[in-house]
Amino acid sequence: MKCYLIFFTVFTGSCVALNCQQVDGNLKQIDAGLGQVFGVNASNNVFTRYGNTWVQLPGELKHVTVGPAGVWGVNTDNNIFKMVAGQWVNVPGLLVQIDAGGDEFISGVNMFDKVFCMNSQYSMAYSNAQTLTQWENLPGGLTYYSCGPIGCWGVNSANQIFLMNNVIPTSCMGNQQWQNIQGSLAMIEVGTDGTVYGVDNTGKIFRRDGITNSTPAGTQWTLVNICGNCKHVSYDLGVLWIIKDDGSIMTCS
Ligand SMILES: *[C@@H]1O[C@H](CO)[C@@H](O)[C@H](O)[C@H]1NC(C)=O
Ligand SMILES: [Ca+2]
Repeated sequence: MKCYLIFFTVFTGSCVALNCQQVDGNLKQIDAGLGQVFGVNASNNVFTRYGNTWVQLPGELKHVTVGPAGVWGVNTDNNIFKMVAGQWVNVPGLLVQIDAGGDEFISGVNMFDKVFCMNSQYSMAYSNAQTLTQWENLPGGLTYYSCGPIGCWGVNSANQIFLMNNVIPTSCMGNQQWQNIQGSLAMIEVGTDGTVYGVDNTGKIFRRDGITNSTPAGTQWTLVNICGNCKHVSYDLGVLWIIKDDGSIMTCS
C-alpha cells in the first residue's frame, strides 16, 4: 500500500511517513506488547498473531491486552478476565478498557470514566477466585489509560491528554498528579519500550517524541501519515499496528 505524504500543519508541524503493509483479517481493537499481539474482532472473538496468521482463542472479549502483567481482557458486560494456563479466569471488578503494558501492574478505566490500577503483587499472582486482589482508584476521570515502563498515558471524554509519572510495580497510582499534555487524542497506547502513539477524533495518528527517563512527558507530537482514517494503534518492537475505520489491519515501520 502506498501512502502519500501530505504536508499538513498540526501541533508542531512535524510529520513522518511510515512504510505500511496490510495484514490479513479484520479487528476492532489490538494490543501489542513483549513481542506478542492480541486483538478482538467486531463479533468479540479473540485472536493472537502466531507466525503470519491469526489464531482464535476461546471466549469473547471487547478489549484485550498483552504486556508484562500477562494477557487480560474485558467482555461486553465489563467483566475482567486474566488468561491463566490458556483459560480466561474472571477477576473481581468491572472495566471497559484494560492495559497490561505497565511494569507488571494492570491499569484500566470503568464505565463511569473512573481510573484503576492493580499493583504487581496482585496482578501477577492472580490465578483464581480465591486469590486476594485489590484495585486502586486513581483521582480524575479517563476514557482510555495505557501504561509503559516510564509512565501511564490517558485521555478523557473531552480528548484531553494526561500523564501519570512515577508509576512503579508496588505503587501503580504513581504520584497521583495528572500532568496535562497539550494536544487532543481519542485513544492512546504506550509501547513496552515507552513509545507513545495515539489517534485523534478525526482518525489521525500521532507519535510523542522526546520521551526519556528525565523527560517522561516528551517534547512534541508528530503526525504519522497513513492513508485513510484510523481508529486504533498499538506499538511494539519497532512495529506500529494500526486498525482503520473499516477494521482492516496494517503494520508500519
Ligand atoms: C470474527 O471472527 C469469527 C471467527 O473467525 C468469525 O466467524 C466472525 O465472522 C468474525 N466477525 C467479524 C465481524 O468479522
Ligand atoms: Ca497496551
